[in-house]
Amino acid sequence: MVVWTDFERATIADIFSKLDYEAVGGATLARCLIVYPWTQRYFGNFGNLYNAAAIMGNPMIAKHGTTILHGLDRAVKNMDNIKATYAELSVLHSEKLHVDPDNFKLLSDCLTIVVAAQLGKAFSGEVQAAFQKFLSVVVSALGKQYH
Ligand code: HNI
Repeated sequence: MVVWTDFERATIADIFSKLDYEAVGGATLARCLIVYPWTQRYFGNFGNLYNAAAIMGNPMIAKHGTTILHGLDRAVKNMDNIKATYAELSVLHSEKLHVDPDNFKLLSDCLTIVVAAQLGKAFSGEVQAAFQKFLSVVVSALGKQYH
């Protein structure tokens, strides 16, 4: 089981309480598709992903980014049981969506960048460490049902 310090728990709760899920989720997913274009292959039915402007203006991407952030919210609310929390979602991404689990890390890096830009100075090294620890636990849990 992952051990969390009080600082880490407080930091994660604080960051997520400040995030605008729609704006941050959309920006994160759009960034992932722009920076790592091969991730677009999973969103073939999401309409126009022709270039960066199209991706950023695509309402389906924005909506799905929000869904992903709400998905992360489940981990925030279950910090002591992230693996079990994501068991079903891991099976879905593996067996139904066939998402390469390496992409979870790419998306989480994009989220770190979007959150850093939003928090500015408040995103100190210690805050980044807590945030990335949280995301690495999420990434690992989402990859658990792959075999
Ligand atoms: Ni992901 C669907 C959460 C990373 C591709 N994804 C979901 C759903 C949630 C979710 C929640 C909705 C499930 C349902 O309908 O029951 N995804 C997450 C989380 C992460 C993540 C928390 C990582 C932090 N997903 C990724 C990545 C990709 C991805 C990295 C591909 C690059 N996800 C998908 C696709 C769907 C999806 C594709 C189905 C979308 C649709 O509506 O057709």
